[in-house]
Amino acid sequence: MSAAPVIVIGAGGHAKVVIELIREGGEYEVVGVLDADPTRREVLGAPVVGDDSALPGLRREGIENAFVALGDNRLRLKVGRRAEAAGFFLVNAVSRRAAVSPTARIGAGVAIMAGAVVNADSWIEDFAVLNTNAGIDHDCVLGEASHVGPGSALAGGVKVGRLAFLGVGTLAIPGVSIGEGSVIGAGACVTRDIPAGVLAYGAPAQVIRPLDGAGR
Ligand code: JB2
Repeated sequence: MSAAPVIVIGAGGHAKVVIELIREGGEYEVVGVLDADPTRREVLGAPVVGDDSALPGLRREGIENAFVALGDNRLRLKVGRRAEAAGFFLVNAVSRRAAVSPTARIGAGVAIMAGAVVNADSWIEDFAVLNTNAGIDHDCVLGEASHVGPGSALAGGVKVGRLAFLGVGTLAIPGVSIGEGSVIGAGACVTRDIPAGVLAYGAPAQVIRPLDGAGR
């Protein structure tokens, strides 16, 4: 069976990783990339064919699949929902070198990078990213458009709120929750629940300050 065409949205560093994941999977062929900067160029050999305003036209041309490869959580969610509204099916990009439990539930538009581990009964919601060599144990939840950075390790039953971002090498002990939109700094060790909308870091992680509405 031939590979189905897919449009990748975003032409930066995250898109490079995603394009290679999609190619590795073999199910889809990246036929074009959309970027806020529509200058004609290639990303790992895939042509930039316009900006997001091209989505409805591409759908009319018969392309059914898209993947939003934008690292910014809020932007990824917004653009992903826009692509869905334009009639696209949001595919997943899951590395063959990731280990995903058969009892895990995976939403749409999800990226799971090489070396990632997803254990039993965990739930990865739409547009979440589980980055390179990050592991989540049983019964974890990665909320909508959240991002667990490379090399992170979450013990069983950890809940990551929607739009939350865990920096590279975050650790979390069993059962803790990280609130919606919060940012955990690289190398933190989360030993207590972290509320929504804050920056926290350190070992053990401490709340440093509230974030603004844009998550900064
Ligand atoms: O609304 C948009 C939009 N806004 C910015 N639509 C589309 N289609 N593209 C948009 N962009 C484009 O996203 C920019 O023009 C730029 O080409 C790209 C962002 O590239 P950058 O390399 O800065 O970030 P990234 O999102 O690809 O990757 C970040 O997140 C990853 C998870 C980086 O921090 C990476 O290092 C990280 N691994």
